[in-house]
Amino acid sequence: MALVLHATRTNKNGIKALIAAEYSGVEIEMAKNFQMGVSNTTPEFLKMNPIGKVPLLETPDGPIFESNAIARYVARLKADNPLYGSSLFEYALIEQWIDFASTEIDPNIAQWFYPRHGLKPYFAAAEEAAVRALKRALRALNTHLASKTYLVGHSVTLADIIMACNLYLGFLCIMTKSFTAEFPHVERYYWTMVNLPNFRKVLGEVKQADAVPPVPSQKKPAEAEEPTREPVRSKVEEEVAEKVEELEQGNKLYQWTKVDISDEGNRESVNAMIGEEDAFEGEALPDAKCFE
Ligand SMILES: N[C@@H](CCC(=O)N[C@@H](CS)C(=O)NCC(=O)O)C(=O)O
Repeated sequence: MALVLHATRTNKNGIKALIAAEYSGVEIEMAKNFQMGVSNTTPEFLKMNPIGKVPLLETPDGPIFESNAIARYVARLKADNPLYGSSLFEYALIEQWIDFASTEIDPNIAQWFYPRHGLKPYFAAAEEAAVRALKRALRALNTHLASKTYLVGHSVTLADIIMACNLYLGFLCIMTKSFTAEFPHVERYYWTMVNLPNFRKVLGEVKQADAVPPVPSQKKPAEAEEPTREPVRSKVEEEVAEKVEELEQGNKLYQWTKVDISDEGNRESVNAMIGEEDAFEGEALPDAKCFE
């Protein structure tokens, strides 16, 4: 069975596997008639990836999800693949940069990009934090690349593929020239990577965003949803709530059961219980005269 990738051909995460496959001589077919938001919600798809996200790779041994795991699998199909470096130390550095790309670059670009494109709610403070964190990461990457063509060693590794794919969404959709100019080594690195023949086969000609999309129009205050508030409690209610919580934590609350104390038998048992301090422990307490 061939390897089948479920995603659109340009999916920013799916392209990691496709480029790794070009470097590794591995053949990957795209799932036929894949439609984002439709194909990945079918019961058959959810059986393969319960979160319903793409990419997903079908292999002869079963499905794999998570794009980095898929790219690693594809690279490992080729024995002694240079994509994995040439020593244990290089391998560790490759993993280091894969993690850096996945945790410092990708989520911050996403947090900037998705709200600007109306795909998530926009919050100015969240955007500011994401851009600040992204700049910090790009500054570190820029320093690393000042004297290097590749992230690790002297040829393309899986770290370059994953880093370039993560930068791809940023360069394409939101990181304009005036933003990236502050990181000249990152720029030079990115354009070198995406113009390598194996990258170009998958990505085609790559362009840079020429403007940051404007802030999407916000709901007017009248339409904005009321924030849900905790009910305001009086001081007494507050104390009672605290007491109840304390009792619940100590397992000291009982189930109260109403009984008719005009009945002789009930009255006797209530009186007997009230007479003994510990008699209530774990018992259903009849409605007693202490509440009358
Ligand atoms: N960590 C996952 C992220 C996968 C992901 O977020 N995929 C997006 C498309 S790029 C998706 O399927 N979104 C659909 C959804 O959230 O329902 C990976 O690297 O594979």
